[in-house]
Amino acid sequence: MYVIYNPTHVRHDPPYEIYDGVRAPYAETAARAEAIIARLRQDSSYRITRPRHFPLAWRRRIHHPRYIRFLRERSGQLGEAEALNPSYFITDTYAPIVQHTYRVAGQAVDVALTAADKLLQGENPVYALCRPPGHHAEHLSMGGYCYFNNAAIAAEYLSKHGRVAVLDIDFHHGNGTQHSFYERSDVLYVSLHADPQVRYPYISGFEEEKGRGQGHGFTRNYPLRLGTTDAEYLGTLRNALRCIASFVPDYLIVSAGFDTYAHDPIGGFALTVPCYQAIGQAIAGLNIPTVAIQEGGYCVPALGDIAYAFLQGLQGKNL
Ligand code: SP5
Ligand code: ZN
Repeated sequence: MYVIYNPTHVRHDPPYEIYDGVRAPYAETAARAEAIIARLRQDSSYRITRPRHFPLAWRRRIHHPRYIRFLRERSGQLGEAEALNPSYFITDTYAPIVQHTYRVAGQAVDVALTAADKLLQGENPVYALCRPPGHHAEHLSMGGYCYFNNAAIAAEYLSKHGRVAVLDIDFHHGNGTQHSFYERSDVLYVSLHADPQVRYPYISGFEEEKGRGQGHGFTRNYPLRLGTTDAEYLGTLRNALRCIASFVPDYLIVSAGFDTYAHDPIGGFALTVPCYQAIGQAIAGLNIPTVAIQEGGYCVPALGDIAYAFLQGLQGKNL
């Protein structure tokens, strides 16, 4: 399968995040994506390919021009060791802007769009190894390690060619993606995530959020308890997949976060590595052309095996 990857992501490397007023090492490190690509290189059936560049107009369909300008101008103004923390447009303490953030975040959009394009050319499945991740990025704000919403932009791109479903399996609710399509009936958003009463992003992901206006019924949230096991997760996933199947999408985007893993330093579920193969295989059972887009996942020593298990499953293969 095709893996779209751009090694220049390493230049986006914020020095710290802030938790309860205390600086902590930045969890969304370059080592995450490097661990995944190193694992995939061990299997020659993974065809690792650079992205091509797409017009900036695609970003503007999801993000406000003022927001994009802010990110570009502030990135450009920062020195090598500087970081810009919460301000207007930056809504939490987990998305600092550093010197190369605008460029690298834009390249992650190109990774996602190149993967979507491969799908349109008949490749299936395709994996976009995006970094930074995107699903917390909103029309007018960045947060939770996210700047441009790679999955939402890819969904918007594919929606010109058919009905699109987004399945978000990151540990955290994808507030940005949900809100991008909240009033639309042509893009379905379905998410499994930690109960937002107790975990980031706190503001969205509740079961009663179902979409608005024409979009009513086209958002579906499955909040799960901390400590969720493989069996519980796979049981809920089956319900989510039934919801997607009844929408009859032409394309599926999976916002693939691996922070649901038992030993993730930020997460709080109990999933094991083999479970990711089962998740991938269950998604493959839908038989819908699928692009997987990398979101979170912070247990660097396990990320390679988790991603490999998931992608093998997504191809209907065993470990
Ligand atoms: C894409 C994605 O997975 N974003 C996640 C954003 C989560 N932000 C909250 C993380 C808080 C972790 N800090 C805990 C430190 C405890 N000492
Ligand atoms: Zn996450």
